[in-house]
This record gives sequence, C-alpha cells and structure tokens, in this order.
Amino acid sequence: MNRKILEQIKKRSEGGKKSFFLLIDPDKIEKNTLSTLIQQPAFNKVDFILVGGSLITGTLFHQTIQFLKSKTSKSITIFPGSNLHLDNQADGILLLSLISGRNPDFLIGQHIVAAPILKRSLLEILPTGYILVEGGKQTTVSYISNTTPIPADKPELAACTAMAGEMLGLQLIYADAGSGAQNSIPPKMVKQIRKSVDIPLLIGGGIRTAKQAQDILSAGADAIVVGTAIEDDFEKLDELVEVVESFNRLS
Ligand code: 1GP
Repeated sequence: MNRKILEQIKKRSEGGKKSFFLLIDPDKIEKNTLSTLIQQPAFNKVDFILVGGSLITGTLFHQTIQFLKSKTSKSITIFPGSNLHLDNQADGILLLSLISGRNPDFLIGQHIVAAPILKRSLLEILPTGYILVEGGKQTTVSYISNTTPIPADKPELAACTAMAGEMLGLQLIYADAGSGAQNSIPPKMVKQIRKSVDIPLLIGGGIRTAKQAQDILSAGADAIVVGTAIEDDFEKLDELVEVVESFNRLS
C-alpha cells in the first residue's frame, strides 16, 4: 500500500521537524480566491494540504481538488466529513475514527461503507485517531457527528483516548477543537497527549495567532492545522507558517 504522505509526516516528526497543514474548506473558498491564496509566497512553505470539512453544502469539493492538483505539486489529502467525501484526484485521505465520541457510525460505520471504494481507489489511506475537544462553542463537527467533545480542562481524558488510539494501531492523532473554535486546544492538553503517544500529533481548531501556534508547538504538537484564520485573512498564512519555520530552523 502507498504510504508516501504518512511516511513524510512521520519522517518530519521523528526528525524533530514541525509541519504546517493548510485546511481548505471548499464551501468557504471559491476558485478565484483560492487562486490568490496559492499565489501567496508563504504558500510554498505549507507542508501539507487538507481539503474538506464536516459539512460540504456546495458543489466545489471535486473542483477544489482538481484545481489544486493542476496548480500545485503538493500532495492533497482529503479531510472527510462523511463517506460521501471521496475523490480519486486527491493523493490521500485521513481515515478518521472519531475516538473521542461514542457514535459507532463515526467510529467504524462510515468506514465500512467506504472501505470497498477506498480499496479500489489509489488514495493513500492515513488511519487517524480523531479527538474532538471542547473549544468554547458548539461546532459543526460535534453537531453533525452527534458526539460530545472532551472538556478542555480534562487533559488526562484526551491523553488516554490518544493512547488507546495508538494501541489500536492508528497512525496519527489529530486533536481538533473544530473549525472556527473560539479557543484552541490548551497547551497543557497538548503536552499530556504528547507524553502519552509516540505517533505524530496534529492539533487544529481555532488557531489564529502566532502565540497560539507557538504555544501548541512548544507543548509538543508535530503539526498545526489551520483553516479559518487564513480564509479570513490570507496574510495570516505568512505569520503562522513563519512560526513553524522558526521551530525548524532551531531543530
Ligand atoms: C478544523 O482543525 C481544523 O477541523 C481547522 O480549524 O478552521 O479553526 O483553523 P480552523
């Protein structure tokens, strides 16, 4: 099985290098604005691109992937909200098991429906333990998945969840406060998850400032995932990518 993206993520994390994941939500970014975004000089320093979201209402999912594939050589990984979000033009897919929740559909159900399609596809499968953390307001992902996020002041719950995910053989942990979260995941929680697992740790949701990015990476995250802050202001890309770069210059 093709493991190119996962190997790249692991290699960076094992080498002490931090990574920047840019999340593109096809509902929120149109083709002409996407074109402006990818022309930003800082775009060259983005390590990985995710496309998707928990709810895609428009028709731009496939077009966004097609457009990105035609304009950049960076790998495109799907961040699916359901088994409807599949596209063979992408390079890979985060096969998310929502391990913080108790909704069997998002733990394994959707995966069963998607499995035969994924098996026939050329998409690289990245088995990911997806952990939702309370971020100050109800998010679409928590509503759609009908799951309760882990309280932000219970780092031990997040750490044990991640541990179980790693023991089950998942290859990545992605802890997410949800798109547009009011509060990003507290560094204390990031630290505790980091101490509990060896697999790469991605943190996303509500990261808007260099300080938040700095604190999350210092606490031990291998990568930050950012969408909303950049959709709102493309100049943020430069600022946030620079935080990752500065860590890597020191490593
Ligand atoms: C959402 O972690 C991602 O699932 C990114 O969150 O859009 O808040 O940056 P933001």
